[in-house]
Amino acid sequence: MDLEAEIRALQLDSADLKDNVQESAPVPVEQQATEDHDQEILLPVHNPAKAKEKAAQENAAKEEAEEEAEANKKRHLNAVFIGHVDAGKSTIGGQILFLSGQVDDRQIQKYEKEAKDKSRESWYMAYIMDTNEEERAKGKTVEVGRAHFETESTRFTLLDAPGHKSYVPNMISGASQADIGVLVISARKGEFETGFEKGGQTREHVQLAKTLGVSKLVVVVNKMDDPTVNWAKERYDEIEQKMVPFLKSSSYNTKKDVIFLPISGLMGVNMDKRMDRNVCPWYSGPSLFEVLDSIEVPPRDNGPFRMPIIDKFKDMGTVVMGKVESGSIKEGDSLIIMPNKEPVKVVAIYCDEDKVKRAGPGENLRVRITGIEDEDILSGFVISSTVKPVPAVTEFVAQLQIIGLPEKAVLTAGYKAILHIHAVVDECEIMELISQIDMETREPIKNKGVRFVKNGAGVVCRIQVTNSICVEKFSDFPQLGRFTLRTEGKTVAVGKVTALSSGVSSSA
Ligand SMILES: Nc1nc2c(ncn2[C@@H]2O[C@H](COP(=O)(O)OP(=O)(O)OP(=O)(O)O)[C@@H](O)[C@H]2O)c(=O)[nH]1
Ligand SMILES: [Mg+2]
Repeated sequence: MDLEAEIRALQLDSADLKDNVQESAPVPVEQQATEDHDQEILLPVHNPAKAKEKAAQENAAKEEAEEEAEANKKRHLNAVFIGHVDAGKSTIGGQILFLSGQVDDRQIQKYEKEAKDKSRESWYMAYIMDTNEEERAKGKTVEVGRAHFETESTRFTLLDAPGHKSYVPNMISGASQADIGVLVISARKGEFETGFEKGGQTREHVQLAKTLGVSKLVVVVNKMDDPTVNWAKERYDEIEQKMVPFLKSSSYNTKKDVIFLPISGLMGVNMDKRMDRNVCPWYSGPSLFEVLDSIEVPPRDNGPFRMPIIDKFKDMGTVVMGKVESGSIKEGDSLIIMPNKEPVKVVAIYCDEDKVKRAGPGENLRVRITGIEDEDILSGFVISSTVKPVPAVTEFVAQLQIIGLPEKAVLTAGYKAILHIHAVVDECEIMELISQIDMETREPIKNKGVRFVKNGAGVVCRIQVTNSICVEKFSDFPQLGRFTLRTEGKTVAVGKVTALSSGVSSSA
């Protein structure tokens, strides 16, 4: 495969770049301090008109500086790291932070010692991302880790998903916030095979990522340094050849939206710099950072403001976290939290580690609000514009595709499962099967009733949830209209919301 050609195909042209300039801009603290100081000393207090004029001029200058900072700001992407348990996702995440200078040698030595004390020597790089005690003791990510880093042209929010099958719900939450996926595959003998088997998380994560709107995948074939691999081209080719048909069957366009590359996360090879020919003579393609740099930013939605709440906590008031799915947010905005219609006011906005005045679609934010206590907010609530709030429903109609029922099992009305839709996780019941879907045309077959469906089939059905939840029709707003159904730790079906039932409150 010609990787250079692939990269070119993914390359962003300058017009796209302009369109995607991000809204948020940190306010330089020093600049603010000097301006305030100047004002204090220089204002001619005996002449209020002049003072007013000067303040207005200063405000205009400040706004201009902010606008300039915004215009110069790099584009932003959310990247979720997915793949089977122990593939090396956290190690790669940790290595990225190390290579981008966010972790120094002293900290690495500290992690090395801690990992050794826990008899997990080789996990020291993963400890950068795996921060809690349970994760470090077991060597497994549980909560989605978050970090920020920058390549030449792009700011990234890195979401490090857990690979273990018990934590798939957390992986779903991470992937639902992502624009692109970095699928990590271990090339170590036996490890690729386990992850790729039926029931392995390489498969499940790919299928979920596609359903959750992760439109582009960077497939990193990791652990190429392992003694069982030793940078062998045959092993890399074998993995690529087996993955391509599977990715195609999961609806990824492997020519346009997928790119493969070999790396060693532990050794940091082919990550920030291109491969040393002495290490791997057969690979001359781009490094991981170059690939990430060249991925197109998906179109952002500038409609009414919507930010599904992933998490909330108390910190000098109530702070909510999430990714802005559409619209912009400014300090001082009056918004509404749905579905319980609580009016709130935006006190402060944090993007990465910076406080910003405003932020646009695609950004991963922490927002401090007043008007609501943190205990009155659940994950899956949506902060939304007051003019056009997100609809809240207890029932909707959907197209379902059954992908994980056991061979002899059938799905009928009355089937219960866990619904995952953006940040919502709730029990649901299929109330009615309305019509079968022709899997060739993807269209419902009219006038043909249906009593049950089997694995592989498609069906239009009515779904009810226990609590009121915020959803949108997939055709209006895909991010809030796509979902998965899981039961007993397995993904049973994926679906799209096609209609919101009557009685839906789309106005507050
Ligand atoms: N030889 C080698 N080992 C690696 C590499 N990357 C990761 N590992 C090892 O693989 C093991 C698992 O690494 P993690 O980074 O915790 O894997 P993970 O994908 O985050 O695992 P989960 O969070 O449990 O899904 C550790 O022992 C790492 O040192 C690599 O490039 N080469
Ligand atoms: Mg991990």
